[in-house]
Amino acid sequence: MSACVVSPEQLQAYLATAVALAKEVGPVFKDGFWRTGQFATGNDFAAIDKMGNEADCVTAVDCHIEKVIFSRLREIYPEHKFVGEETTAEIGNKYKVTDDPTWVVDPVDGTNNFVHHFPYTGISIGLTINKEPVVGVIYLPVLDELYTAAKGLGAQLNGQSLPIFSFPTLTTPTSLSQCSMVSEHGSLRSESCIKSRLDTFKRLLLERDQGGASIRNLRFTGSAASDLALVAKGVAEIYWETGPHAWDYAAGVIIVLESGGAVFDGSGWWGSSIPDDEKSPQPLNIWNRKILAVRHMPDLIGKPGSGCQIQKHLAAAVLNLVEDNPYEPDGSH
Ligand code: LIP
Repeated sequence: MSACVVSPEQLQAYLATAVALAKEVGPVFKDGFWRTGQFATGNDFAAIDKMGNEADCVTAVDCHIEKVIFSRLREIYPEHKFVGEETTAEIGNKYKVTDDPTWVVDPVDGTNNFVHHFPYTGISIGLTINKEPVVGVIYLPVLDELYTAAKGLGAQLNGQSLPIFSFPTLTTPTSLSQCSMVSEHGSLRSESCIKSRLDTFKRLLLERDQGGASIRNLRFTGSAASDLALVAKGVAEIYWETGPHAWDYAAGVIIVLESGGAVFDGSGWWGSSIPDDEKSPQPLNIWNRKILAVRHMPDLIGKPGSGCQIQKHLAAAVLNLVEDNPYEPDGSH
């Protein structure tokens, strides 16, 4: 099938639809946020474990919001495809990833936060064309933050261009020790998985003369969409995670890119046999569940193009320290 072509006007229209939908479901989200409880069993606001894993849960609000968003989108764009966290959970990983316009939606990203009333949780609506994100909306209703972007049309937070800071307030770090990083420990709790995460975080934090990066700080918001929003905003330099799904970050990826940030494949090189001279950050495939994002870096004075070089340099520095983990890609290809 030939690749789909889309005009800026069409992208703008898709973005307007996604914004309207996020705003429509915002009040239900907010209401649910205050009423949902870990122990609110037997009613619509209970948290239900997914596959017996208490670290991964779903609520009736997740399912309701996804149904509303998809039914509206199906009315407007009957020919489009749809991938949503809860719908996909029902059918397993049995969908085909195509070049067609595909709405990739997480109705509640950061469900654990939602259940524990921690405000980094929101609605993530992405649209992919030719398998890549072209429109993204992240709405964090409790924080009242609406992040929006469309390919070639820039990124905004509540209408203000991203990143919200610029030079000299937003400067360009040259090493990880000047960077604030967001990551996640994820919901898998096996011995091997936890060991690999902790070893990775240890190397990132450890002093430089002991082989670490002495990264300035490491934060976990509990939501990939929120992490990417922080990178686009310019308040976190780097986000790295393996294991999240396309619906967690499809929207965030285009928001980061349109804010001047860069995204890469997050497969780590620690312990790998790749020779040093072949180590170069690779392009992100959003269906592969391994992501690294670096915020916009202003060029150093008198050095055009240096901002992009530094993004790659920081990305390589992270990939050198993080471990790869096997994850089944999203969908079939
Ligand atoms: C969450 C992701 C996060 C990941 C969590 C979980 P959910 O999404 O945003 O990055 O570490 O395990 O997958 O399930 O709350 O929508």
